[in-house]
Amino acid sequence: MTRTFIMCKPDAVERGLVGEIVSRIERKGLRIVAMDMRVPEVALVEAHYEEHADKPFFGELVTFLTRGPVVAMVVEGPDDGTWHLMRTLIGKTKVEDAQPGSIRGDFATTTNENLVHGSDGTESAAREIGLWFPGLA
Ligand code: 3AN
Repeated sequence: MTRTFIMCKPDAVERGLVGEIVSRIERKGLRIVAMDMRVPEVALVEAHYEEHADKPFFGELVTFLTRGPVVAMVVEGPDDGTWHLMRTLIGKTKVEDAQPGSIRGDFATTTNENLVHGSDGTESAAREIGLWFPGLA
């Protein structure tokens, strides 16, 4: 069993797509083991996206993530690659490449507001769960 960190971004909350996203995770057979809706602090989002700190879109990304509530989740699956299963459900980062059937492929029209975040590996999953849910073992 492994866990990954998932977040419905502010655009997903604004558009009323949280239920759709949660439903897809559950129908896939993955288990949501923690869930919290909140407006994140700037410092948390900066830490979360630290790998993008020098990218031209970083400022815009932090402003976007802190403009309203997000739904942070920890998702668990039976095998090693829960983060990978979730990345497939979410779809590619570049919106033009996100396949129909994926969350981004079905619902997103831009790369900067693409509805969902999912950790991109075992290490980033552990790091992000620690950042967002410090009380979780
Ligand atoms: P993913 O969200 O698929 O893990 P990352 O980690 O490469 O993708 O990017 C993090 C977030 O930064 C994306 N979800 C998106 O909101 C934003 N982003 C990534 N690339 C761009 C870009 N070229 N222009 C604007 N925003 C971007």
